[in-house]
Order: sequence, then C-alpha cells, then structure tokens
Amino acid sequence: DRVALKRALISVSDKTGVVEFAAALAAQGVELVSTGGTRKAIADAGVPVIDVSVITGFPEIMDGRVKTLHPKVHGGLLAVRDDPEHAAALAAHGIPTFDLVVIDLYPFEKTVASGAVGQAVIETIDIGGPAMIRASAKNHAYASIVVDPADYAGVLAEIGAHDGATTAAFRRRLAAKAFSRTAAYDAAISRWMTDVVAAEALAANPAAEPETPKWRAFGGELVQAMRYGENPHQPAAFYRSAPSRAGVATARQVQGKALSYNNLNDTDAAYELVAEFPPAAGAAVAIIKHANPCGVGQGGSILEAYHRALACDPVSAFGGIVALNSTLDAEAAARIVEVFTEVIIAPAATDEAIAIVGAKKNLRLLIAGSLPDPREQGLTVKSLAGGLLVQGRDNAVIDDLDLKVVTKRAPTAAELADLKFAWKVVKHVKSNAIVYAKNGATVGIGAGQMSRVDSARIAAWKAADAAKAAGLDGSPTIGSVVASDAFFPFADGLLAAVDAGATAVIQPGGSMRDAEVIAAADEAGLAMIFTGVRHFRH
Ligand code: 93A
Repeated sequence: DRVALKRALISVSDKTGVVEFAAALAAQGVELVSTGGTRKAIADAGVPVIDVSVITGFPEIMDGRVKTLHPKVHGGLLAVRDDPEHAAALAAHGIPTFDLVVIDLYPFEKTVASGAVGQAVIETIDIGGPAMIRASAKNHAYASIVVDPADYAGVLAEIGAHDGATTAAFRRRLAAKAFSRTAAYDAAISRWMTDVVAAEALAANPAAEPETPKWRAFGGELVQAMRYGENPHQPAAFYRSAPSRAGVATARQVQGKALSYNNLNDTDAAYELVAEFPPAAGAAVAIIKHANPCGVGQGGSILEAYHRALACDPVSAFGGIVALNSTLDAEAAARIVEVFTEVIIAPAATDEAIAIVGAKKNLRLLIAGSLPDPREQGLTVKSLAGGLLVQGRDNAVIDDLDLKVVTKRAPTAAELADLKFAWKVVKHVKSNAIVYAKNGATVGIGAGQMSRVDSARIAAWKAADAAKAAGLDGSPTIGSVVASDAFFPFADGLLAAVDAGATAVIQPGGSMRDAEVIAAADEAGLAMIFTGVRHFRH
C-alpha cells in the first residue's frame, strides 16, 4: 500500500512556504507541475517545475477560470492505476499520474470577511481547485492530497520515514481532511449565496415569509481545540463559521488563560446582551453567569455602569463574565479586577486599562473591535438526537416595536425608560424570565424556572437579599418596573410583581386571560405595556 512519490501537482493561492516545500520535494527527485502563479513562484526560486499547460496542451483561458479542468489532468488524478483499462487509457492519451496534489483554494472566506460583495466575491469561488481536491481524495489509494500548508512538513516527514513513499493510512488521513476542507468551503459559499438571495427577497418584499432552503450547509474553521466541553468528560472545539461577524468568534484575546467551552458560551451571551445598548446612549455593562445575566447596568461611565450591574447580585458576580458596550478604561479596569472575574470583553480598551488587567495573569481580556448588531439576521443552531434545530437569530429590538399601553395609567417617562431597559435584558435571560429594573439597572433577575410565578418570586427574593447584603432598608424592587419574556397566563405572576413593589410592567400580551391580567394591573394602579413580541430563550 506504499506509493512512491514521483510526481506532484502544486496549485496554491497562498504561496506561504510553498517554494521551500517544492525545493525539498525536487531535492528528493520529485517532478513538479504547477499552475501559472505557483509555477512562477517556484521557478523564480530556481526550482525546476513544468507548467500544467504543457501537460494539457492548452493555455489557461478565461482569466484562469479554466486552467486545470482538463482530462489530461483529471484522468491522471482519477485513474485506478491497477486497472488495465485505466492504465491503457493513460498510455493511449499520454496522461501523467500524480502521487501528490497540493492545493490551497482561492480565498473565498477571507474575501467575504473583508467586506467584499458581488463579483469580487464570485471571482474567488474556486472550481478547478475543489475538483482536483475531490478527485485526489477519492483516489487516495494512489495520491496524497494536501489542502493545508500546515501539512507540508508532515509530507516530508512521511516520505523521509518511508524511503520516498507514502503509506495508505497517511493518504487516508489527508483525504478525510481534504473532503472536510471542500465541505467547509462549499458551506461558506452556500451560506453567502443563501444570504444574498434572502436579502434580495427581503428587499423586494419585506412582508414575505423567508424561504426555508431544502439543504442548509454548515461549516467552519477550527479556532481552538479545547481540553473539554461543558464537563470534563466531553470533548470540545470551537469553530469560526462567519468570520465577518463582530462578536466572540472574531474577538482578539489580549491576555489570560485559554478560553474554555463555558467561557466562550457565557462570553457570547454577555456580549450579545450588552450590544443591545448603543454606546451613544451611555455606557452599559453586563455580568453573566451560566449564560444568564446576574446584573446589567447603564451609567455615565463604564465604572458607574459596572457598579450598578454588580450591585444587582454581587454574590453571583464572583467568577463571572463582564461585557462592556464601550471602551474599557483604567478606572473601570481597576475596579473590575478587584472582583474575581473569568473574562472581560469590550469593543476596545485603553493601553492603561490593558496594563491594569495585565496584573491578573489568568484573567482573559477580549477585544472585539465592534459590537454585534442586534438587528442582524443570522441563524442559531441547536443539536438534538440525530438532527439540528435551526432558527433565525432573535433580532427583535424594542425601538422597532409597536408598544401598546393597555392599562388606565400610562407609564411615566422614567418608568418607560426602565421598561425598555428591562425588556432588552429579559430577551437575554433563560425562560421563564423575569427582570426587575430601576434607574437603568437591573435590581432582580429570575431565570430558567418552569413557572413564571417562581421566576418572579426568585427575582424579588434575590433583590431583597442583595439589598440586605448592602445594608439597605427594604427591597430595591419597590418602585421598580418588571419585564416578563412571555405573557402572564394568569394574574398570579403579575400579582407577585405587585407584591414585590413594581409599578410598571412590560410583557408581550396575547394570553387568553389578558383581560383578567389587565384588570389586576388596573386594580393595583400599575402601568402596563404590551410589546406584541415574545423573547423565549431555552
Ligand atoms: O479558476 S479555477 O476555478 N479553474 C481552474 O481550472 C483552476 N485550477 C487551479 N481555479 C483553479 N485553480 C486554483 O488556482 C487553485 O485552487 C489555486 O487556488 C489557484 C492557483 O493559481 P496560480 O498557481 O495561478 O496562483
């Protein structure tokens, strides 16, 4: 099952390391064949190489769109060399075989990530490259297929260890990686093209239901292999699928320990939440534990916003993730590092702040460059036994909603501001979610309960606890507003909020008993808003 490496076909977009690799192969007596740019790079270094057009007897045409798509190339890639008929065809047509094929595809993903659109993107859809990769991978009984410059050294080591030949196991490993590469590449193209078509459809008819594609491609590039997942017995890895989207997947880690699976999951939740608050409307900070916020605050500065977020539940904030909607400055950094924190993520950080965080070697600092757009469409994916559940990202933003006051009393301006604040937060709390807020900060958060009444009770109870710990009289929920991620099916959940001292309520509405719930609100003198939109999060 050994194949002596005699002839190689090299066609790479990224020329990094290819000249050295080609030279090492040539030194072992390997004959080299290449496409235009690659051939030139290798030849310029004084390494002997043949242009593929010499083999095809055909020039590159159509700006290179057709250069290797030719039977004299693909016959050699696909031939079953032990089959007499295939061997006869090779001989009859003078078709050479290749024992090694090295391809780096046109940089489609990078081009999309750079913000390019239209024809500039289309030109980077590689056709000949994937065809050669797939042909060689199918024919791994004879050929080694390399799709990653990181594997150049491995090829040299393999032939060094086996007298200039490759083993079947080695070729199978390369083939598996090659098919994964073309699958991920096509997935990126599919996603881009599907998005283009969806955007066109939306522009043509904003009211129409989006079409569900029959096939949905998923793929990504390994960012990090982790020691474990949610628990130590679960293997895990992190793949980047949309390199142009602002957020955790594209953020730069400035310092700290490697990010764990849970860190990434929680940091994503934190940053998506804080992105609901445009920096122009003030600083905002969210502290997250187990993907739920344990405090969110707005303020005139990041420091003030952090203090207000921390006050909501200082006990849970221990070991939390802190997300900022604007630049991390020195005064905020100095305060945040006093509390044991796993991760800080911000769009930017001052040099002074970076130096302050630097004193805590393990603390991870991520600089994301910008905030995710809460209105962006995107998809969320969840696995279930034997399948994937896919849905559009929850991109409803309160400023776009048609809010209806359903009670006799309308909210005051201060209540309305807090209701909107609480609604932005409740969207990011696991259901059943109840959020109490006052003066631009959460004062009590109830998450993940099977009963909405329990979530309301827990939120009020946590608020009372935090107040007691801070040495305050009474509960901060007195005079607060409350947001509920879904409607109150009965008046009891609303009455729990009234008991806690809330004066205004925001909720989707739409219960069969809305009339009963509105009557209870009027009875208690509450102001209540229906959003018409629900924010379940499971
Ligand atoms: O334009 S293509 O789709 N048509 C082809 O026939 C073809 N053959 C190789 N792209 C093709 N390639 C790609 O050219 C390779 O995948 C590689 O990315 C690139 C290398 O071109 P050059 O050697 O001219 O820089």
